[in-house]
Amino acid sequence: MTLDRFSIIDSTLREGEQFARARFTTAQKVAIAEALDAFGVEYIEATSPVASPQSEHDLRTLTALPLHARILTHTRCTIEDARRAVDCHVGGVNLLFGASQLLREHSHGRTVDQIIAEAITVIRFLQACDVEVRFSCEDAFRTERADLLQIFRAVDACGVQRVGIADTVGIATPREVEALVRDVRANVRCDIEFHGHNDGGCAIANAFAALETGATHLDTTVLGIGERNGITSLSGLIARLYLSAPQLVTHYRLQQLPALDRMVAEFLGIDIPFNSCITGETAFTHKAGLHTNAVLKQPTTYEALDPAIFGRERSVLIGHRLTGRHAVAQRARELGIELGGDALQSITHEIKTRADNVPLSALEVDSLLLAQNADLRRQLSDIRANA
Ligand code: HCA
Ligand code: CU
Repeated sequence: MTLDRFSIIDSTLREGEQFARARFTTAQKVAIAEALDAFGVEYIEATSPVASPQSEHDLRTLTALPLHARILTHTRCTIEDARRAVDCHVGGVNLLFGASQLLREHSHGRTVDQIIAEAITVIRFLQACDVEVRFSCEDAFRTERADLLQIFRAVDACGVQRVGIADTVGIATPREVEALVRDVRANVRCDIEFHGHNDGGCAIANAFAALETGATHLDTTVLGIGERNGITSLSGLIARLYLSAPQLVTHYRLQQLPALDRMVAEFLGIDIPFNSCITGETAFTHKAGLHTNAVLKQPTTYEALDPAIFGRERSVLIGHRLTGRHAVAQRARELGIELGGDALQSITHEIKTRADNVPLSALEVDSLLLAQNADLRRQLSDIRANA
């Protein structure tokens, strides 16, 4: 399976709006869409115009922007929703239906045959309007496999561009994703989209597993925001793909990723989570002496990703109890101070002892080094004077 034929469908403006803290203004949505477009995602999915008056206004605003990315909206599988979407000039509609036993019994009450019949009516309507159509089954991993495949075969035969597999409650493992995507791949000719929630912490791994087994379109959001704890994050997917083969993602403007995450975090009033791939504050920070010693000599020893590729910088922490003399010596050298063995030993010991109480800031470490240097100079001039 080749990995390089895929598109990113970024859903920050749809799934991301379902994040508890999200309440984007029109101007913020425009800024996010423009930044996603500049980064290079192929699709931007926005909230359905049926959701609220502002949602309709915002969708119209987005589709009027001169973007390269195709604007999609995400709607229920009804003619009314589809008509409202097309009326907002979208490039495609992502249709959604729940086909699991649970949803059929407790939500809409339709049989599989009814789902197929309604889907085909809406798909034909959208095809006549000349927009891209995707049909997705919600909660695909808790849907009877035979039902899911029957529905997908029917919509594929009807000519949809993609079927969508949604891990709505974030329960799938990469192996389960592989098995399902393989099954779907063997049953349809059209493209396959994957949308994975992160309840079990597998959203990035699952998106990658889907790609490895035949998915062509992967859903992401900036920072992974979405219902509950969200879906596959854009920076996480990019990191995962880069690690597998850099050329999979070098056509995206990778240097813009940190600013994109920062902007959305600011709109949400949150910090970028520390453990965000690439963009987390400490993603390129090295601490323990063992690590810093090697990283200062050869960064790849403890860095799988080069921060410079993503417009970030490496940092080495010194003022803590786990520090090592190589890191201390390196900082001293940056300050123009060459520390000999004993001096280095004693200053490293001093940093460790003091940091056992409270870690030292970078400024405090520098002051210590400069003071030590002043001492050394004094000792040297004393020796010279006495000689
Ligand atoms: C939701 C819907 C959805 C849709 C995904 C898709 C999900 O529950 O809000 O259209 O493929 O996770 O099932 O986001
Ligand atoms: Cu979702």
